[in-house]
Amino acid sequence: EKQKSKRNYPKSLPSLPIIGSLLHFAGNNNLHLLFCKLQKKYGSIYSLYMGSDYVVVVNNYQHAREVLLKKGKIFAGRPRTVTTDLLTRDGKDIAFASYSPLWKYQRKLVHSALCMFGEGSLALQKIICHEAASLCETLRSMQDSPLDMAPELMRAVTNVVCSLCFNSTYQRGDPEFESLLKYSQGIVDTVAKQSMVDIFPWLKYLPNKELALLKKCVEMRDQLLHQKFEKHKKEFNSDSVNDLMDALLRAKLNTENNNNGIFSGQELTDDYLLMTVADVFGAGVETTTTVLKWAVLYLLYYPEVQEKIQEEIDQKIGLDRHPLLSDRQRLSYLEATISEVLRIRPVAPLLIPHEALEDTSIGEYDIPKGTHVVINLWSIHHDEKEWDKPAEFNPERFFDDDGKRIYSPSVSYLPFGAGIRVCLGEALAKMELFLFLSWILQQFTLSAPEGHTLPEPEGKYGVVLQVPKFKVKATLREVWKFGK
Ligand code: HEM
Ligand code: PLO
Repeated sequence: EKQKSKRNYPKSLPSLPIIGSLLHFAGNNNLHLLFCKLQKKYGSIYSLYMGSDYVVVVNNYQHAREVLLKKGKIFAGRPRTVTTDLLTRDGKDIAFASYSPLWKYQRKLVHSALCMFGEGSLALQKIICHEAASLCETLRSMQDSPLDMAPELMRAVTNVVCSLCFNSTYQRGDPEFESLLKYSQGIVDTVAKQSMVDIFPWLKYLPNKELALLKKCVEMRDQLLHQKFEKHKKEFNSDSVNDLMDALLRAKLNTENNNNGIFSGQELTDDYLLMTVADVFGAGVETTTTVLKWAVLYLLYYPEVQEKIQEEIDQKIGLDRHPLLSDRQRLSYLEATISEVLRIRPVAPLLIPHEALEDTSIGEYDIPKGTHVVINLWSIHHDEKEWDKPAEFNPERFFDDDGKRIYSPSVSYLPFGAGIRVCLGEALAKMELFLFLSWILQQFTLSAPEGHTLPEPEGKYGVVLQVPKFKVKATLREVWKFGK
């Protein structure tokens, strides 16, 4: 045991009692940018208080890798917050639940279900291509008139996860889908964004607009989930497991038979199954849709990148067939563009906060048990020591001098996190991004409609880095006008 006086803590932001460092946040909604800027004054690792929570912010990849990989298990905790507890029934999901044997089992179940229904088989490719075709159909019908692609992209992505989770899909204009759009936006706007109720939990006892909105949206989501759940329970047949919901139901039955379903005192109840599906569904929809929107916005800003991708598609695939997953190697410029979008606008700019499960250290600094650790992926992806002109959008950085594709040009690149809390949907997301974008660009050229100015590509911080609204003109490419 080191003596207290010899302990070496990260430099602390000046803080007033109770108010904590909140003054620093006043008026600044983009926490990832503020945390990045504070490095100039406090160095790449520093601490602050949010309410009574001690938070350490990590801005470089060395420390991030130590937290996520080398000491991944020690930092595998998640802090509880008012808003995420509301969303997840007190942490019965995967993403916002702290480390536990039951959490580990939930992760394993989802992982194997994703392998079974998707990544391992060709079923998922078929589902995604079907949605891509339907999306292109919509673009064709809206041709040349200004279109908000956001809900169209969202429906395409939702149908993929819906097939995966519930073996069902939505048609355009389905009222259930409209309600899903609405509550999802409400949740994204209010949950886990370090807002006042999460910093001062006692505020939940006072009338609070944001919290009321979140409650309403969670209720809408629960209603939808419940309905799907009851249907699956009624029709369950262990010989025909077709989706994640069935797979979870089967797992619950099996654990009940084998070990009473108890994991160190925690029981795999229906709530855990529901919250697990809710996580995959929510993560599956919001993340992938967000990346697609960023990708389209950057393609509008960089028509030369779009042209290069189209040239590649024309050369390597042509007009006789649509792109397939097996073309990923061949369409390396598209793959590089996707990688660059994930670098320049990380979906989760501060990941999800981690929590130290025991007394430990980061680099030379002591970290007490219970410390919340925020990894600033924004800083890591915009580090000038690691990236040449990091603010510039440039897919070329993912190629070496011989034009060969590099998967990770710098160790300072972690779009999906790393270690035992790494994203569960990385493979699924990459499949979707590739197929949707290649299908769209094979047939259409996207541009900013006349008279519409594009918004600056500035993200709005939230549980995902939100894309500003914009309109798109989708023009059928010359070669597709005839014949097809
Ligand atoms: C967690 C990124 C898509 C499911 C995460 C984390 C990141 C991330 C950075 C947090 C890691 C941490 O806290 O250390 C992304 C990106 C995506 C994407 C960039 C799209 C391009 C998906 C999809 C799914 C998914 C499609 C659906 C299966 C999850 C889950 C977690 C997670 C369940 C929580 C893992 C845990 O806490 O143990 N993701 N994700 N993600 N992601 Fe993704
Ligand atoms: C998105 C809104 C949904 O209604 C609920 C939901 C569930 C899981 C969350 C997701 C939201 C946002 C993105 C998250 C995901 C778990 C992992 C993912 C936080 C809140 C990321 C990017 O880390």
